[in-house]
Amino acid sequence: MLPNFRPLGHLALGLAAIVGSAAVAQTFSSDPNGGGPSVTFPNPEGGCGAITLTQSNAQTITPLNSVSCNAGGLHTDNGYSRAFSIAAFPGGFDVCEVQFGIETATGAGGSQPVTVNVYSNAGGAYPAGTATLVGTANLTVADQMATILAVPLTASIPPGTELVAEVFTPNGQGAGHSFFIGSNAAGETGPSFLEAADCGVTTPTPTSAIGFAGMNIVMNVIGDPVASDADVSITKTAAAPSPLVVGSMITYTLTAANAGPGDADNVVVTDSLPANLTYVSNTCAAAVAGQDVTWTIGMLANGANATCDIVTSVNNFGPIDNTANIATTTNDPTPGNNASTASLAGVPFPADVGVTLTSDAPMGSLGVGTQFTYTATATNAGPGTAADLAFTLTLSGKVSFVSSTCGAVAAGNSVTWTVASLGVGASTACAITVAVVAPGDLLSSVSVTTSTDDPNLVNNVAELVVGFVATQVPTLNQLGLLLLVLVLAGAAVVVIRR
Ligand SMILES: [Ca+2]
Ligand SMILES: [Ca+2]
Repeated sequence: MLPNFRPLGHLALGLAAIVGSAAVAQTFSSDPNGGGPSVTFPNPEGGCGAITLTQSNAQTITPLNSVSCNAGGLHTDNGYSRAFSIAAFPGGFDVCEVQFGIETATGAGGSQPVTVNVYSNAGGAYPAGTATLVGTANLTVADQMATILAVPLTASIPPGTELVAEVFTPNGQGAGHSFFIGSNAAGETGPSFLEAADCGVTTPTPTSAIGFAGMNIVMNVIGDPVASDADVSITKTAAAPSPLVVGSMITYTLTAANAGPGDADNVVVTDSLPANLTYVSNTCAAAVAGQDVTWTIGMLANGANATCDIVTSVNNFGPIDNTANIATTTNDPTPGNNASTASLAGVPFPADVGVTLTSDAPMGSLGVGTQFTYTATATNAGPGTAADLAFTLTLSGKVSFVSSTCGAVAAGNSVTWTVASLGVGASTACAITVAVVAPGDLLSSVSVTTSTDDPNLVNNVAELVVGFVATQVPTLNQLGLLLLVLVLAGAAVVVIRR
């Protein structure tokens, strides 16, 4: 082949290496065979992706605007590249297509090989740094001019790196290939790089730095941002015996999940146990500090989940509300599902219900037909609310039931009524009117039961004797008995003196 001795004005670098009789001078030159038309294409779009990366001010292919390292128009190795920032995509960028302009492509047999490479460059701004090949496409480019070729290509650019796209035309001088990439002089927002060792440019170098400032290569990259959000969630369930008592074991199952779309980093689940639970064990190597159980999951991939069982024991009465929270350093657009509470009624608080019985019966013997009223009063000393109170007033056989203020039901000498609930510190009273049917002392008693645990049953029954001297038997202490004896003795003295 003939070396190209027709450097076109300022476009020539003037590299003319002549080696022996077969010497071929390689120079940067525009297409010695002439150019095609000037064509301006619309702004690039990619059907395959939502984002188009471009640094070209115009999508115009201008004839005779590009150079290659060539001899007589037949090129040696030429690499054309651009470096794109993906800083706007914190999750990274997935490439689906690379587009590049073709000023003229003339292959020996109507086509020629071209390779498109995509690199992830890290550790310095391109061409510094380390470029890692992450995608490639080997093309057979048919002869054409003034076109933009779209090349499907899959590559993933990790966050924090640069995207480098390169069009490489391998030495076609033996085969007879000529290729001039498409460019214009409309300006660019990043440099066009050219590398051609045979013309002395051994690293990717801006075209402006080798004398071709007006060679703004048309090269676009299409793709999609990698999703960086992750919707993590936590659900908590409780397995507990029924009924719960102090000492019962409760197993909580925590399920952490990531609904994506991205992976979740540094996922941590915290479970602060309520005071009436005591930590026992867990299945996920969680850290325990006091009541706080911390389960460190780390990265939770999109679609993944993880579970942990936390075993506890009940140490006190009262409701058990146990909440777990999940957190990630990845942006979570849906925070509403990042907490979950398992609520149990827990061990009911006991209630000490006590009852007293009084009457308005006058002192002394009661004549047949005399009516008087018993008052049964129940008080709840707590600490919990008492439920389902059931009262029974067992009347002396010497009186008969007349009426009550509480809807009591009389059956023989048994008078019963109920109270649904009695709060802590509250009292409830029922007045039962009776009529004397036989003379003599009248012993009646009242009792109360509750469905709530009552730790003190001594005060759940009371007796009362009327008809001679009204006293409330259960409350009569030794001093009372002494006073009673003295009163009776005094009465006897009065009787004797009469
Ligand atoms: Ca969430
Ligand atoms: Ca009691």
